[in-house]
Amino acid sequence: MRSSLVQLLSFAVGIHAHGYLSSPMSRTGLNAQAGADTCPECTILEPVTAWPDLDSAQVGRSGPCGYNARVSVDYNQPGPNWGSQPVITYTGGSTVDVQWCLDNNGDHGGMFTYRICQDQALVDKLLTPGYLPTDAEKQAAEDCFRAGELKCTDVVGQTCDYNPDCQEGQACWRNDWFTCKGFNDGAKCRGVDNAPLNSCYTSIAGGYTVSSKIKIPNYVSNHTLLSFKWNSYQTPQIYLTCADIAITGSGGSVPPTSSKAVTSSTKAATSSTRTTSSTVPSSAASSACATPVPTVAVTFNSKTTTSFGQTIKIAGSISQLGSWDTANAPALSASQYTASNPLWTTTINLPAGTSFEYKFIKVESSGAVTYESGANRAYTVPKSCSSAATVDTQWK
Ligand SMILES: [Cu+2]
Repeated sequence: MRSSLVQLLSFAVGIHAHGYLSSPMSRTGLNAQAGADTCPECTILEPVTAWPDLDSAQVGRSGPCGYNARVSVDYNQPGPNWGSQPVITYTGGSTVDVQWCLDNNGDHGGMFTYRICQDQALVDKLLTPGYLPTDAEKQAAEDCFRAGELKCTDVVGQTCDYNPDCQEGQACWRNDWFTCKGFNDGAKCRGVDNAPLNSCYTSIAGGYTVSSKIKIPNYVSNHTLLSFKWNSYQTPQIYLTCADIAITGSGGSVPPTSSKAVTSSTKAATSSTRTTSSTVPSSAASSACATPVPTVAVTFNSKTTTSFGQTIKIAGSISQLGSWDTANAPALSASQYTASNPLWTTTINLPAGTSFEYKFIKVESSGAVTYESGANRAYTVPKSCSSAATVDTQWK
């Protein structure tokens, strides 16, 4: 009886939890969405020196993408629910928003960084289906990620603080990494955003978002990794997770869009037919909107064959979509659903220009949730004179 009580206590102590990269969605987060990782915030490298020497620990089995001992999953190799394709494409040289999700039960303070390794051969070891990299290959990749830290100070206008729990002269006294607020004064990592509880998904005690801006390097890759690393101040722990990304050249070719095709054909028509030129100013004026609408009613259509008792909802990275908390995801309506056109639909008012990731989810009457497969969907609400937009999709 006593030994089982001790086991229970040690389990309870070990269950305080932690954090993972949630935007772009990490491999760990995708596996949690698929129901195969029951604790995405538990991907931990421990026990190691995490503070004040931020880079002294060898990564060992954890590698740059993490090993979750809770569920025995190695995220340094592609798996059934992650790693086969990028979840987002960035433009080299651009500044982008990233976010990790911190569990309410394990806010250990400390510092964190985002990294990109520009040696494709090293990263490819972590992108090869069915191949488990050796510890030496994981460490070689980690060394490359360390050389490719995306500095807070590279983003113009971003505030980059020193950590209040670090003393001048210690190895942690640097502001190129991102810092949590003071652990000892109680503000901790959640103090970075001051977001509400459940602003992102964790499995234990509810999550808080921690947001930063990073500058994507001028490096081109059809498929590489963004690695997130958080060094705990309180515990001898480091958290490592990776997201599969692509990076295009800043001056690279952009695939032609239908709107561009229309514009060029209009120009061709006007140059060859002078009599139609009077129609050009008015159409140009209507497309170049002087005052874009602030809010757009976005209609999401999802063709999904369902059975009785199932509901389709839309879960995503913004509060209007529940911030990945499926309990707060808005439901779609089946009022137009027919056997030949299994349409689920809803219209949500969103601020123009908002960018977010999302997935449709299938919710059983029991409450069980199934996510769509593959990478998250991404959408940016258009900034234009039109107050409505439509997104047509099929369940994947
Ligand atoms: Cu913890």
